[in-house]
Amino acid sequence: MIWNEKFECMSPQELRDVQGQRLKELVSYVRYNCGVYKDRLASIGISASDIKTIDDIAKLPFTTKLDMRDNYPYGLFSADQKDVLEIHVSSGTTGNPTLVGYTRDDIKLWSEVMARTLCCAGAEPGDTIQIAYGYGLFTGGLGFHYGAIEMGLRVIPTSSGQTGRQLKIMQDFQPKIIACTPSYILFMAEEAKQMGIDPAKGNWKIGIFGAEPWTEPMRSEIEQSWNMLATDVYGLSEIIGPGVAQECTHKNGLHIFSDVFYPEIIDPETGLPAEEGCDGELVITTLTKQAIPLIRYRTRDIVSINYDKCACGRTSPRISKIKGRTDDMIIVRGINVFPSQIEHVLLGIEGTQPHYQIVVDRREHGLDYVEVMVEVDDKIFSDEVKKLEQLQQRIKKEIESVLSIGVKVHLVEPKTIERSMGKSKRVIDKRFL
Ligand code: DLL
Repeated sequence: MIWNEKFECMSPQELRDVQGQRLKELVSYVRYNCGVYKDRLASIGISASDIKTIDDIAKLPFTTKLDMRDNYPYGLFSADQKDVLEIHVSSGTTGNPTLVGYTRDDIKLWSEVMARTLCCAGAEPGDTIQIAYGYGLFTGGLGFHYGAIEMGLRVIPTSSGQTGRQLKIMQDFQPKIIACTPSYILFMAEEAKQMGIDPAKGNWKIGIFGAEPWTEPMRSEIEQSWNMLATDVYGLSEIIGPGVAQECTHKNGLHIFSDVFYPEIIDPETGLPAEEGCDGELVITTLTKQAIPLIRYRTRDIVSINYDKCACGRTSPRISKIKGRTDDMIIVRGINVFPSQIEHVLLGIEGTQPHYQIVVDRREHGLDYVEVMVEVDDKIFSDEVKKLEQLQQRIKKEIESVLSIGVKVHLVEPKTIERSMGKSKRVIDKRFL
């Protein structure tokens, strides 16, 4: 089933016309309503009348995560704060999180693109979905919730965690669809087997997995152990949350809903368009959002794009699975972690050095874990054990409160962590080596 045939199956020219018209309206809207964009566009002399077709997007400046940080909390908002009905946050690069907000119409848009997402994965009205993405400040749980209600699914909003309870609910209510991170579904399979439950024996039809990178071997493992079709969902808080792009049942790229989220693929070094079909950084413009619309937002995610019509009938272009990042962000159990967040914590703690290394690994079939090695001053290192333990606990607590995930902290002697002449190797990610 295709949720919105009009927009998902439009001819390429019709789509370009819609995108061009929406871009013109967007430029007019932000020039009038958002101080940051007003100044930025005025400084290069661009107004709505300069936008004739969607190709004129190249005249507009990029927006980055740094812009979100520098204008925290409300500088990039275009809507009046009284019209912002919901806010979420994701990780920022240092002290402040990235704040996003939604007006009533933005929530309608989110419901619409999530209904498209669920149908694209193969959901049908009347199916039951267990939503095991976190509800709360993370956009996963509520985004799926809005879309599921919009398209007429029955929702079991388990949120993430409490695995024993998740498994009981699966057995009792036999949902057809599960939505959670790929690492969590693998972890649940392992837990189920330990409890003597065969995960493949459910009533499963589809899994919708995303929020973190995952590989084709992981897909095969999930499909085999759960006896379901495992599909990939992509999104980011700054753009809307989940609901930016979704694989259809052909599993041949993720359809990006480009009538509302206009994609460009650029060479991250030059900012110019990447050659067609080649890998580059995904840049997205939110064509119709109200609270915090973004022009040419640099996602830092590396993908390629395919504009051919898909066998499912949709004409919306397809992005590849996410192939990497152009920055040093890592994702652990669906949570975005910037090494700079850890550095920021260490700078505020006396006795530590800003020399650290983060090791991320995955237990076999299990959840990812993080260890942080931190160099401490000579003087501290020769102190009594109790003081070292106190310091270690303090660092652990502060890092955990900033990252919202548990970490193990090891204090190491000065000059233990390898120095680099170039970009220092802050992260050792053993999961995909
Ligand atoms: O992860 C939104 C989301 C929720 C997507 C539920 C899918 C499902 P953020 O926390 O802002 O938002 O993280 C966004 O996560 O820029 C990617 O680097 C990464 N990411 C998201 N989906 C995928 C995916 C949500 N399918 C950042 N594959 C993005 C790889 C993904 N990476």
